[in-house]
Amino acid sequence: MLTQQTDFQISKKDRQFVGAHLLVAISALTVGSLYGPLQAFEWSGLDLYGLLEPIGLGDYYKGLTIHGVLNALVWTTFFITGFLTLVMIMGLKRPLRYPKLNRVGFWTMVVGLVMAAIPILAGAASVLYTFYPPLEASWAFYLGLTLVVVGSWIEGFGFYLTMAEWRKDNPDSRSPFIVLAALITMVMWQFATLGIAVEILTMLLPASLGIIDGTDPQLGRTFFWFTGHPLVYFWLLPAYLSWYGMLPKQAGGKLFSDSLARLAFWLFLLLSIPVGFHHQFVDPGIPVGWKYIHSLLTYGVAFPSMLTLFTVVASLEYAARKRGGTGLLGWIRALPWGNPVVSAQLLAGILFMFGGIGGITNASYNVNLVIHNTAWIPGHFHLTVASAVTLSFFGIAYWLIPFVTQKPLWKSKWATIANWTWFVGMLIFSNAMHVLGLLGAPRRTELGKAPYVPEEWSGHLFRMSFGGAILLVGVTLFVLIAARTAFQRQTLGEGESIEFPIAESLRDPQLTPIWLDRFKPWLIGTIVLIVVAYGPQLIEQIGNAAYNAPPFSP
Ligand code: HAS
Ligand code: CU
Repeated sequence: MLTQQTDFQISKKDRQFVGAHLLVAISALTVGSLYGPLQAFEWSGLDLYGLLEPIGLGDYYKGLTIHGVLNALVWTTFFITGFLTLVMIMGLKRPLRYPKLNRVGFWTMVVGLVMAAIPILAGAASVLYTFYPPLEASWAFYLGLTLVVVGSWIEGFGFYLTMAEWRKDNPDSRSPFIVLAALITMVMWQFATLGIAVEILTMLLPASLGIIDGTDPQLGRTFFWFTGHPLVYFWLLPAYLSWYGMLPKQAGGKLFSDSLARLAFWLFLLLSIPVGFHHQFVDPGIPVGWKYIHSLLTYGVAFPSMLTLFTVVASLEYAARKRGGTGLLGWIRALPWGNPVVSAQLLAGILFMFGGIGGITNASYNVNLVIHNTAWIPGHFHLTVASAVTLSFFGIAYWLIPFVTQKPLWKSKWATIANWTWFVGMLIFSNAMHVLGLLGAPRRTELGKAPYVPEEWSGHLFRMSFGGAILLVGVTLFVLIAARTAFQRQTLGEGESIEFPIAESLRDPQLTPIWLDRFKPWLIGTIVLIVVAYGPQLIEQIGNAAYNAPPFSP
């Protein structure tokens, strides 16, 4: 029985609901991004924090916390939950099963955000986005973050219930790829966040409330990175959803392989979590054998990204050749570069090739010892979360905002310029950061005030802040375009509509093997692998835990 309505129209209320997510996301990006260049300038000796001193926002670490929390956590989480909500509704061609539940989730996230923002702005939570113990923040910061996570879980439950109803009506159909991708992202996220849930509830919150006297930094970091690594795939997978499930259509072609696309997502569910120790290679409390296992598994989790490189580029080549492109690489020119939705994602992918190579470098123990805690790491994550992800989200926003507001994209050419500005700025910025890291420049440090900066660094420091300034121009353009699009008077003309992009697959998805469309085997595998890769160490570390590091409020 097929009850899918083919002429499905999303309701105005649901469009507004998705739009509300984007409003919070882009507002966070706007404020968070202002601090990026400030940090870059400080490093090259131009300290502009004084300008913010009169309003109490001029502190380097407060600024770095605002930058990290708003850009890495808030911009991403709100954008992702909003985007995935739309994907569920449009992918299944039906409204959410329990819209009120999803609204409760969203408002829980908003309350959490406000709760965490107050202590950050007041200087009572300058603990950076990793909030490592024994650094201590106000209890409101931890509780606020918890609520953001809980809210995102609730939205996820709303997705599952919607899917369950669809499955009842369509027992034999393959689920639409984009919907499966959204669900896998959410399931992975729910497993992943168990780590910080335990860290906050058993250690950080009680310590900040004075219920326990201290924390165990080693155990805290282990809990944190249980979540911290898969967090990066929570950011990445929605971009991949778009690269596989939408970009081929936007570029004028089809998805090269529905099966490979699904396989990549399942491998992310399986392998995203049991790799967290690659952030703890220098932590003394973890035996080297476990670091080795997590290192190997990290090479494993790079594999689905290589699959993605292959499948997405094959889809793009198919599109370009259909558009008349020829030659070994000449077809690349035939891609619709003039469409900002497409160019944002292409440029994001190109930057991610470099970011991905850097990631694999990081995962190699001996090289990691050279670059850990240096400027190389922010260089790496600006190519990944701030490029692969953020630039893709720019591209998604260029059709999503028009879709939910029913207003045309404001100045499409400017959007193209914003994309290229971000791309060029990031090439300069991230290259300088990587080089500085190799030269030994530490991360999370006010280098402008450091007495040990050698002359050799100064050219790279300058390049870095020059790149940062270009990035500020890029993000400002993006925010301007987003705001002007959403708040303009002009609406779509009579008969005009924004299409929701779904890429067809070259082969009928119904031919995709059933095991690539069912959760059960993958869920079992995921749980087993987590237990094997983390179980023994968690038992040992919890058994030896000593909550005796006195809290330190920066
Ligand atoms: Fe990472 C540290 C290893 C990917 C984010 N990473 C970080 C931190 C962040 C971060 C935020 O092993 C710092 C955390 C902190 O504050 O301390 N990372 C990896 C590996 C990968 C990887 C192996 N990272 C990411 C992604 C992130 C991210 C994705 C965010 C979204 N990372 C590490 C390690 C550390 C680390 C260590 C700890 C370092 C330390 O010592 O602190 C892999 O997943 C990468 C695989 C990727 C590829 C690239 C495939 C290329 C594709 C492009 C397709 C192209 C297209 C365009 C579509 C193999 C898919 C075509 C265009 C045309 C024109 C045709
Ligand atoms: Cu990682």
